[in-house]
Amino acid sequence: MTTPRQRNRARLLGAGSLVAATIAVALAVPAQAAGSTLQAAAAGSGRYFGTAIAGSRLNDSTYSGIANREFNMITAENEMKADATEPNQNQFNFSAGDQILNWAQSNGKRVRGHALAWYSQQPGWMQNMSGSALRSAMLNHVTQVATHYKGKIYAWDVVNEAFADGSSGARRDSNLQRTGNDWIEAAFKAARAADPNAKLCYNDYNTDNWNDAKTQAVYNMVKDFKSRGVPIDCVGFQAHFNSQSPVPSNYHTTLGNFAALGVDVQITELDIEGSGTNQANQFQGVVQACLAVARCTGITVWGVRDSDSWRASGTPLLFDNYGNKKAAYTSVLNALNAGGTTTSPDPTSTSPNPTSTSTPTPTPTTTTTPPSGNPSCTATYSEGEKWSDRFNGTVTIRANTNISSWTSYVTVNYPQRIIATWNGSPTWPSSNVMIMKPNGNGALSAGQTVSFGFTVMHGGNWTWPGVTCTAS
Ligand code: G2I
Repeated sequence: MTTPRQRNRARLLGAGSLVAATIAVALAVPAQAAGSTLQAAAAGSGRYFGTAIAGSRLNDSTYSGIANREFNMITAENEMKADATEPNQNQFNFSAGDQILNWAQSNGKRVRGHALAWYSQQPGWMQNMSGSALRSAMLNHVTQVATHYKGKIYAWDVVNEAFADGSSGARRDSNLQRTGNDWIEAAFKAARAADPNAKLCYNDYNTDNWNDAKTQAVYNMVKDFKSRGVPIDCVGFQAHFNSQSPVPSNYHTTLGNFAALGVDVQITELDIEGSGTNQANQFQGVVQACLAVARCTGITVWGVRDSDSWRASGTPLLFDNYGNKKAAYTSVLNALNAGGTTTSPDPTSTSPNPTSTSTPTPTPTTTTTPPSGNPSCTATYSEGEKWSDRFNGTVTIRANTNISSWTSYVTVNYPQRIIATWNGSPTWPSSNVMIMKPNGNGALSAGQTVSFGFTVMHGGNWTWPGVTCTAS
């Protein structure tokens, strides 16, 4: 419900109250101190900065010293892959993976799991399998590995590199693909069942340029998964670049469009061959693209020093062979410190795997808290009036059960800014997230609805805000 006074306020702001807009924006931008390490600089905008670790190098104190100082998210470069974890069928070996997990945990770092189901680096027995036997073995592998690491993994690359390169937009042919097109969703469902608190990612390379067929194919798969409720929380962009495969100028568009499907996006294996200013500028571009997208939650580089890289001759990392900071390091650090959209650490923390959906399509977007007997609500976004520089939106909260109160999270997409609200009490944990609480106690009985609204200064980005709610 809207009171006449609130309607007048909205109209006034919609017509362009610069003073109020300035105040709202000023309130929304948190002050930040510059970080002197990659992890500290990334944390300024709520993001992580990670690296791949090879267990065999941890005894090298230069290596582990840099890794410990600069990074707060760790990926095992090879040690959690199938050839390492299940060398013989149903005989699991977690010693190498556990070594990296333990090093990360004892140094206060989180871990990305890599990778549960992949056409490559399969143990010999798996390479020789096919059909339903392979499907069962793959699901067993996903279940056993995700169960072993249950509760300890921030995000799993559940399926890695399942699409073909080139213009076909087809799935990559592999023994896994030949078990049936639904192998990817089957893997995600098994992973969710085994570790409901890990974010589940699809991870691939050559998916950076928005115009590429492979990018579109992965996008369509994620969109389909979201529409059918297949559990997927994030998309990993490996980001292995060189002169043949440069950082695309539309990278932020790609990341933003995926994020608008209601998934987090992450740069998962970043390295860029080259040297000097040219390399530094490309690294800066990748960081800036991530910072421009609220749901780009972090960046991982694929190794510590150039000499640690899988393609060492291309000198693609941030530290030289001796562990010195390169120009690329400085450009990444500065870009991180310059900030961008702020990504708040999982605003829907009462729901372990929040999903929010936001698309520029004309159909209403809905997000539901997980179905259970617990208090539950649904947030639905609908479009309101549009102007050349701003638009209005309404969020309708529906109580699925009797609830005593609700909280709604609205995430706008850079460079959007919320400049006015009505029918609720907002707070601003970061520049792109608004937490809306009810005016009054917020109690609703099952089936009842209530709405609040807001005006977004869109800056040319018409993507719908993401909306979710939690109930108590
Ligand atoms: O190929 C680069 C990456 C592409 N995306 C998925 C990643 O998992 C992949 O990582 C690389 C590792 O960086 C390499 O270290 O994956 C390679 C295998 O596909 C890894 O190479 C392997 C070698 O093939 C083995 O001969 C070697 O024993 O590394 C092993 C350990 O050094």
